[in-house]
Amino acid sequence: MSMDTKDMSYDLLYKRFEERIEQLSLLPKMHNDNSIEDTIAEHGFGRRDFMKWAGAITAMLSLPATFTPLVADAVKVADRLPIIWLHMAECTGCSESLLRSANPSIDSLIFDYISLEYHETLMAASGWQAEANLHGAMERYKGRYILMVEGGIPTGLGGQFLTIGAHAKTGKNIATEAAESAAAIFAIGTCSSFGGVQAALPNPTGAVSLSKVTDKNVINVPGCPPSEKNIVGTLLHYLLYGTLPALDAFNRPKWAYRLRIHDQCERRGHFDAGEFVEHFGDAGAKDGYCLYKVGCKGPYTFNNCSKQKFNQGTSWPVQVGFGCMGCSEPNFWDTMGTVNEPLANRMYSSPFGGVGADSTADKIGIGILTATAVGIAAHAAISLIKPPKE
Ligand code: FSX
Ligand code: SF4
Ligand code: F3S
Repeated sequence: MSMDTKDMSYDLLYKRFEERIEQLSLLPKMHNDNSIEDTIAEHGFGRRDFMKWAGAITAMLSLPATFTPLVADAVKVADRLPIIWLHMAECTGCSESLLRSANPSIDSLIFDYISLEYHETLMAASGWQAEANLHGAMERYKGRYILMVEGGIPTGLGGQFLTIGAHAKTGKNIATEAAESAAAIFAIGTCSSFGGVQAALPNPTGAVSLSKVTDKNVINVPGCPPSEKNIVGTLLHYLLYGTLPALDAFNRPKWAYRLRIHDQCERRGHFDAGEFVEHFGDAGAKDGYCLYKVGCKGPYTFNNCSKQKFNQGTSWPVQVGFGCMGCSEPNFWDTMGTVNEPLANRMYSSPFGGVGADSTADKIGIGILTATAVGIAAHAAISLIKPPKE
């Protein structure tokens, strides 16, 4: 079932959230004796910081500011839900996006506070003990745990990749089994959502998305990596609603992925004015012109990077002057290359009638890309783009 705030009035929604938080608060705390206030205080954050952060998450989830105290309360009961986080074929960038920081953000401290029952990068256990922990958690919290999976699932060679432990379980076995008894399943990152880098042509390990190896509903939180905000927001959305969020055609939560990078980009004015960086390091680059001609794939990519940013809100790909690689789109390694060239340099059937957005941008200096035909149609076009020459 999917639910959107439009389905009910805010009053009803508020009551529903209160009831949900009340129910969760009746569940026993799992391990953590510290309150969330204590946890963040140990890192120098006060109540004012916490409420400011809760306010930002409330806005990100498209809820009115009056819901901020409820979002804060939802965080307080976040330690009632057990979480199992699996690593499949990937680079651990998703975990790093959230956790690796000299000065932890409130987002990363939430992950200290919640009950992570199993996470290969973070746990002290190894070998037999690690395997026992995973199975213990899956048994104990059957039907109640949240499963977060990072990485694509290799299916080649009879699925023998990622075989670990004394029982010689394959990655595919482990992911499928863990999905079976989960209350909610989040594919964290593009690899888990769509196969990602290891699924790029010629995909030697036969890597696929998590949703290809389970019949259960999978919410995709793509990005290579996704921002810490989109990971934490997905968790808090589930805590508040207790149901799946409204999803787009690729099972991505609409609250995060409904708009294109291009439509929320700080350089968009330059695109519309026909002011482009022609080469990295040129005068246009110094003036912060649009990066379309040096390969920005923002017009074809759905994500909220310009708003939520990375590294504790420091920056994002367009801000640093490189452009968007399309990392939250399916098969972007194959369909969005060559990285530093516009897609329009290649022949493809497109909503622009095959002209190519690039030549249009040059001639009239205005964004035909804003045509309503783009939107979801851009996805269809991208699937027709020829893969790069090997
Ligand atoms: Fe890496 Fe996560 Fe990319 Fe994949 O990220 S940042 S390769 S999405 O699965 O670790
Ligand atoms: Fe921003 Fe890229 Fe769009 Fe230019 S093409 S406006 S840099 S998203
Ligand atoms: Fe990825 Fe593009 Fe955002 S490359 S991080 S979707 S700006």
